[in-house]
Amino acid sequence: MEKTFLMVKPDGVQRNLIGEIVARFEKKGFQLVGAKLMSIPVELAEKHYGEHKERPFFGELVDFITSGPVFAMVWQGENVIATARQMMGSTNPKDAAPGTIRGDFGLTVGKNVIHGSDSPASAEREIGLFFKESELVDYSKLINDWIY
Ligand code: DAT
Ligand code: MG
Repeated sequence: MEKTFLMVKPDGVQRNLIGEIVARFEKKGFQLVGAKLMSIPVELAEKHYGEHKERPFFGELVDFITSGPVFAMVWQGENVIATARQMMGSTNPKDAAPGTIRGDFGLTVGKNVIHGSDSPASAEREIGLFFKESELVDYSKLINDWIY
């Protein structure tokens, strides 16, 4: 089953949005297979956002993501990578549709509440950066028979 890496960013944690965000993915039918509240070391932040190293906002991005605890998660389900991105909404909350997480809870691109992997390759890379194999739980739920 496809897996993705999702993370409530420090602004989302401070604004008490962990439960709201988890609830949206649960209700959609996706299954949580790993989660932890953590502080991101600067080295991990720089690796995670490595693709943006040359961008002018890289320093700000690393400062922000290390500014407080994040809630890191792995979710699984059919087409979860692309569907989670749709549920998050556009990167800039001003362009994100109402009903999406960023559309409902964000105002500025610098504090856009949630991260989600954007492709199978980045999902695999980011899950590996944040979770050990032993931290992911392989289990089945009876309700999946009513989802699939
Ligand atoms: P996404 O988080 O939707 O995958 P991204 O990978 O392009 O977006 O950028 C990573 C994060 O960097 C994004 O969530 C917020 C920040 N960011 C992106 N573009 C920015 C910009 N022009 N100015 C400031 N921060 C930006
Ligand atoms: Mg991205």
